[in-house]
Amino acid sequence: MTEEEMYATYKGVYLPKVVHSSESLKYYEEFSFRPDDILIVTYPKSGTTWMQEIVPLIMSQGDPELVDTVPNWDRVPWLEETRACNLNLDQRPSPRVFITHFQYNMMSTGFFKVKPRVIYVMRNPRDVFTSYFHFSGMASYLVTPGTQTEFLHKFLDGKAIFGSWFDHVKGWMSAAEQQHIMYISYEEMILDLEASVTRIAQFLDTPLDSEMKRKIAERCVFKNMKKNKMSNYSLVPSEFMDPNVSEFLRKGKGYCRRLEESSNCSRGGLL
Ligand code: PPS
Repeated sequence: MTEEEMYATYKGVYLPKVVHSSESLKYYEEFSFRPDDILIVTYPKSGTTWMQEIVPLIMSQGDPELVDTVPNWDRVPWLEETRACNLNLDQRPSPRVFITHFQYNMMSTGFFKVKPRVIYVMRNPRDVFTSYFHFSGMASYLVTPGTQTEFLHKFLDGKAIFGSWFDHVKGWMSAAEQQHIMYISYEEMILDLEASVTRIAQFLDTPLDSEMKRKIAERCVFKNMKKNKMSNYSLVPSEFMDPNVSEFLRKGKGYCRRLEESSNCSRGGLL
């Protein structure tokens, strides 16, 4: 099937109709943020699932109950997905944690008014592309990617779901609310996860002792997180996501050579 058949266009970008209904987009537009909400923002394949594990563990001071019992999509839900309408998010206690793949210029009036805290995660576009290519082959609600070259053209032209990586990163990097936004890269987390946990905990005003930081980082490294069935997408029926085509937690590698050479490394200063 084609993009026209499987996707709706919302604010200029493609969204898969199966997971984004007009009702859910209206829900998103009218969503009431609280100032102490935490909103994780990612372009797809940039570290979304990883943050859905790390942030709840930081907020719970390392208590694994939530990440062991609630699937990542309900634990830290996407505000723009159909599921969000049925999760009674207005009744969740503060501080609530949400996620969105939306570009900066797609954010709602409520977001700009309330200015909740944002953690923006970015990843090297070469690895995003590769991850996106494999994901498009395994997820039945996405248009099959074709060859790598065909998918590369779609990726570069912003014809993949959620639009262009370049627009996404540019928009959020030049956001007006910089004092409410923490920027972090997937590569920074690959290089030193414990230091990343420390930085995120500081941003969230959640003090953790060194042992707790070490434990959270240990739990969230790829090989360990991959075992958590609440986070590895093994609970999703295979007609929706087929692990025989590609696993969701596929390789978990980042291109870090330039970061290692860079003095900006600890600030996640490179894309
Ligand atoms: S999605 O569909 O947007 O929610 O996908 P997202 O979670 O953003 O990205 C999936 C990629 O993130 C990798 N991943 C991890 N890498 C390192 N460590 C941990 N713990 C981790 N968890 C998820 C996942 O493997 C996907 O990358 P690739 O390159 O495909 O392996």
